[in-house]
Amino acid sequence: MQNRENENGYKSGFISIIGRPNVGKSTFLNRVIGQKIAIMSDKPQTTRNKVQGVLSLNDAQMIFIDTPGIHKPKHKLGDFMMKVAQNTLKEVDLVLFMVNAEEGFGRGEEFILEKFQTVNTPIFLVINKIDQIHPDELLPIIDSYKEKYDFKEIVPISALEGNNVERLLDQIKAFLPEGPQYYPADQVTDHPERFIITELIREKALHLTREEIPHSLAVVLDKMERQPNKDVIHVMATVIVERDSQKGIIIGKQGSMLKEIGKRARVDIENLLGSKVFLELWVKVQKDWRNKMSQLRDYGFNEDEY
Ligand SMILES: Nc1nc2c(ncn2[C@@H]2O[C@H](COP(=O)(O)OP(=O)(O)OP(=O)(O)O)[C@@H](O)[C@H]2O)c(=O)[nH]1
Ligand SMILES: [Mg+2]
Repeated sequence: MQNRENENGYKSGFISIIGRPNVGKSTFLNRVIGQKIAIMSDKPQTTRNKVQGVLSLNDAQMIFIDTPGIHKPKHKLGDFMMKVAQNTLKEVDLVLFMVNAEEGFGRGEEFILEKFQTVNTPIFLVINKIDQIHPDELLPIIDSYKEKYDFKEIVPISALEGNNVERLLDQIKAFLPEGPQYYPADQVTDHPERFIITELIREKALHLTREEIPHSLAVVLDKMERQPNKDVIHVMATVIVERDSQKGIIIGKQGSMLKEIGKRARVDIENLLGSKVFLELWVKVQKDWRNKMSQLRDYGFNEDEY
């Protein structure tokens, strides 16, 4: 006997978003979910953990898994990030392979396609950032990818502006198997607020700094507490960097940089928590933390969870 969901034709499944750094995976996830659950920046390797976003419709539930951009790892954190991205390949019902319409097929894409050869999971090619190209340029891009791999669908979109995103969702739904509702309809992510808060702080620091600083950053939440008799949540967090010189940059002249990071992060955290927030930030140097397993664990990169 079929269960009730199947009789109703309810569809569900897990969909992982895979691609090189900076192609717009997290931007796509946030647009689909309609809420910022994954941080975004113009720096490559922004996403470090997998971030799950749940889209619940009347007749379907799609669980999207945003993954770290696939690149050649240079340190233990990079190894971890690659493992996260690759492990999701086997576990899902569908893979969205996202590429940047502005860039041609390159070694990065080839490297990822090779990984696809080892799994049987169906793959959609999603060509993102079409707002950046002339429509005439699109067909040659599609053709060049067609010959590389037997994609189930090829869908051009703009995650930033929303073009064609609804159509892609329809195609995903059509493709998903009948299945149960995995998450309550009002749950949008599997990540706790604490994680999203540290990510929002890291995002602001990413936006305001340049070059080697972004990769050296981690953020740890020290305290989150509603203040007695006040409608304010006190959040205390520490920004970790790898060198004293980076600490100086993050703090800025008379604390101006840290203040700006805090000001911007507070706005997003208030949106997330739906409450006024008092945000207190500290900065700490931890030499070479990206290569130390024990420190990676302290900062939330726990291999057992992936
Ligand atoms: N013009 C344009 N820019 C986009 C689009 N989608 C994303 N971007 C920009 O591309 C940059 C990277 O976006 P992210 O969503 O952080 O990219 P990502 O693939 O998650 O990157 P990693 O987490 O580093 O792997 C940001 O500056 C986005 O604003 C798009 O459709 N059009
Ligand atoms: Mg990302």
